[in-house]
Amino acid sequence: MAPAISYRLIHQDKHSGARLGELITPHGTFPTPMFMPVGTQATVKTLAPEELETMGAGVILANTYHLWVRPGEEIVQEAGGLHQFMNWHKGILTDSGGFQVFSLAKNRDITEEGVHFKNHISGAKMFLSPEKAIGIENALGPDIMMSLDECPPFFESYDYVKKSVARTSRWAERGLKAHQNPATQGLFGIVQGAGFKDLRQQSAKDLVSLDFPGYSIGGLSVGESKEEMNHVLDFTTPLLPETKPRYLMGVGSPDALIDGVLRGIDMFDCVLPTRIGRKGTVMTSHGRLVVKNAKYAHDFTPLDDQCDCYACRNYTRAYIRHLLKADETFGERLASYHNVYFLLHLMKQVREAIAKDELNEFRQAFFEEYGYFKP
Ligand code: PRF
Ligand code: ZN
Repeated sequence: MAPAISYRLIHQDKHSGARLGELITPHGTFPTPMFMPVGTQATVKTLAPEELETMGAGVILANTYHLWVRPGEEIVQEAGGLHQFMNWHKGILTDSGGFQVFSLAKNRDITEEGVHFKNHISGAKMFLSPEKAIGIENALGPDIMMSLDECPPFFESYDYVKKSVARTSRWAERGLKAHQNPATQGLFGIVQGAGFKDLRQQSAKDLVSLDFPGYSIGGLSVGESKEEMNHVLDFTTPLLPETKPRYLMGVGSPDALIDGVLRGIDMFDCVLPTRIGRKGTVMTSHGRLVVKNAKYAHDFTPLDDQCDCYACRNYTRAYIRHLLKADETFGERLASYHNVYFLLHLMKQVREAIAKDELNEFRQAFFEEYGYFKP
């Protein structure tokens, strides 16, 4: 049986861990490194699927937890699966729900069996196990599914993280056994272990022995410094097989994307572009800009003079600022559009730089213009 997901390495950067490749999925092949826009509730906030496709997005993310709570996976299945339901016919990846339960739900209680919690909409009691998460992901029908994991706080104690990592490995194995559609959906394992090198090693070893078609690195970008995150990546990505894709979860600031790629990461996701866009902040080649600020009231230039996205080709800072101040949703759309485009375009430039073995030079030039700061 051919696996649902396969990775093809095209070129390894001669001067860093960066790799140029492609991921082959049942809904098309996309180049890597790739940024995946987040569509938590089966929609990338404010953007139509056609717009995402025009921008060059090859895969988007959705959340098992949210779609399970509302509208329920049965409705999505009845629609013919997530691709049909939301009219997006390229790649879809679903997060398992573990991380969202830990960040959103109340009264959560983690046991060996799974997580008991009250959902954030109605407060109803719910229970998520590795088998349940996989069952929901099988029903939703994304191309890539995530195992149920626990993402402990970065500064949690060694003893706790050790127990948590062992449980996450057992959950990964249970999920793999429960998986019904390995020919059409690829299941990834998630490496945890906070900042502890030996626990990251143990986690990677456990998961690699289960032979997943891809691996993600979780438990990062949860409040630790950029240096700490890069340090963990320095010793974690080399533990993962070269023949499989590596996905760094929940990371999307331009600096962290480039630094992750340099350490061998192939895929990233983050709500950042749409979250800050809706609040009136945009990423530009000269750094972040709060377009909502008064100083842009008379600025009739585009959001970013280097950008050729739909928003920058047609609208000015003054107009977008006006829309945002007036709470007009078109303003949120234009800012989100530009931000998602900005990250997709950045990754395109990153891929071009890897092809020429010039990613270090690209990083230097990018940061001189953008500024280097924490996410
Ligand atoms: N686990 C899962 N999803 C995630 C994370 C994780 O550790 C993170 C951490 N940055 C974001 N999303 N399942
Ligand atoms: Zn733009």
